[in-house]
Amino acid sequence: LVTTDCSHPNVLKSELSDVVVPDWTICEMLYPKLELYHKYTAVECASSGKSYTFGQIRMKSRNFSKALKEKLKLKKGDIVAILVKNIPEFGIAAYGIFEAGLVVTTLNPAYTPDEIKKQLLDSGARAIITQASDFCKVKSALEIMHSQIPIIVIKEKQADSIPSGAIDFFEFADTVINVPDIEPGHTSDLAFLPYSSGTTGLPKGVELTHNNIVSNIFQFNHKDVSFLNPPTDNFQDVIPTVLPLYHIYGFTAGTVNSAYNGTKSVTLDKFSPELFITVLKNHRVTVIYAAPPLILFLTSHQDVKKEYFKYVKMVISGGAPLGCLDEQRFTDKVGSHVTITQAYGLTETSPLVTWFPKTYAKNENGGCIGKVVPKTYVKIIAPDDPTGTPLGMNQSGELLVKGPQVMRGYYNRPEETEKSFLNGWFRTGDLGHFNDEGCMFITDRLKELIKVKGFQVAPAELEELIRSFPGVDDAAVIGIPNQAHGEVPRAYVVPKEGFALNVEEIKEYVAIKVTKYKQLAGGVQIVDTIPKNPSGKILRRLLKQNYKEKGI
Ligand code: 4UW
Repeated sequence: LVTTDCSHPNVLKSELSDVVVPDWTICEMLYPKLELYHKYTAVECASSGKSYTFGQIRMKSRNFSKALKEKLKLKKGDIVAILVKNIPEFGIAAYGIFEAGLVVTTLNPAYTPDEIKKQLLDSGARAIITQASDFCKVKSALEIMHSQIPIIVIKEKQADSIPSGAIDFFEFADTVINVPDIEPGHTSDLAFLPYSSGTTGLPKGVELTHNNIVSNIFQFNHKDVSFLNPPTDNFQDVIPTVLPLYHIYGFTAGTVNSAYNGTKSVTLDKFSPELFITVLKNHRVTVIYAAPPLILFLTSHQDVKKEYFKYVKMVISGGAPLGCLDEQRFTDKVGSHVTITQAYGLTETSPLVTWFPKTYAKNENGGCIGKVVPKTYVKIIAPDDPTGTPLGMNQSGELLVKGPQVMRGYYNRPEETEKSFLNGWFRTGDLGHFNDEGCMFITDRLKELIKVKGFQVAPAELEELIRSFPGVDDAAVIGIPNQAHGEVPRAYVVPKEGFALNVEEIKEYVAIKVTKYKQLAGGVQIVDTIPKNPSGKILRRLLKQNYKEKGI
């Protein structure tokens, strides 16, 4: 990893001591911990109170892995989709898939059948796990793609019935199959395939290996960075798991890292102010992983009281920018005993790139996303500089990353993979700089990606959809600033000659096809042309600038 390139004085490295990453698969890393913490509660559903201990998760995921191999005859490397809300069974399903040598791809449970179809087709998933309430949606997605892959259904309530033709998740997880345990695979095997649009284009499968995830867990848990304590009979860290588990942030922080540390995760299957407040009141919450909208909610909601933060030591915001004023307002409300910090990561980097060493976990560098985690190199380069020369302190440019957590590539997309690296450095598409203390700041996004409440929205996906609307000749989508959501998508649409387009009809058309946060909440503007460069690339900066200056 250490090349002359990385030794350049402008390349940022961690000041922390190095971490040794063992040659383990995710299960080799986690299972000894699940056994060690077997008697403690691993996960509890905030609404129903249903819970599992670490020991139960270990046993059920082992059963589940054997059933996937023996009963469904899935083969090493096959992809298994999980489409569930934040429910306590998520870990059992995911670890079972890993143990069987298979690959997890997660889908947003709010997806429409069209969106589900796209990811299932792209990933070639061989089975799907869902919950009873989403069965019909999954079934219609499979029908429109003429697929008959097995559907494994998790009953949410005892009274739920398993639809005909579906498989009962609990029958798999609760039945012991008397065959030898499955041999662990190789650490370089593909483990997790979440979807991200990267810097451009449609959502793509991000190939994360066991080693990528294990490395990031070790980078997370450096002794000078980690703030979680192992459980004892008198104390256990408690984290409300409200960030979606299908997304890399919720997946790593809410599932894998919680299991690694013996932390109790209280899962919220939906976000509602009442439910979140109930969790704060009734559980001794010690840490909160958040995206900026959750911080704004905690700061501004009148029913969120300072006393609910009695045991909270750490609140981490990530996924989208959080201003220093927002950090300060949060501290003013909940008290300075709660440290609020920001961390920065991407799906493509498993996810963590920067994070706060304990010594920095103060508000001295408001708005800062932290310092580089161990075993990682970051450089800032002038956008489009083909030489990749690292810029110095306080110079703004694109942030590039090198480290063991960086993805192998985009699934079945060699060209996109190649474009996302520059001489072995991963291009984040984010614009930022670092200061004289090596603290990083993200100031803008060079890439097309729109982030609504921290969720990814790929403009290309919406543009493709709008272009399929009768009478539309061309379309461009940008993100515009929004107080509550960070950004929302706004469309510019060119009608075909002789067509009069109805803005409301376009909005409705999009609303039916895609999930809620992707809808055109920023409006639709009918225009004569879309500004493009000579090679046909949409000039989104120009559209953004126009919107900023003229509101159109
Ligand atoms: N400030 C400004 C930030 C920040 C940010 C991300 O959907 P993805 O691919 O992935 C994520 C992952 C977030 C994450 C943050 C902190 C953390 O601890 C953790 O893991 C445990 C995960 O969101 O989107 C990546 C894009 O999101 C923006 C940025 O544009 C990045 O390229 N982003 N964090 N603190 N912007």
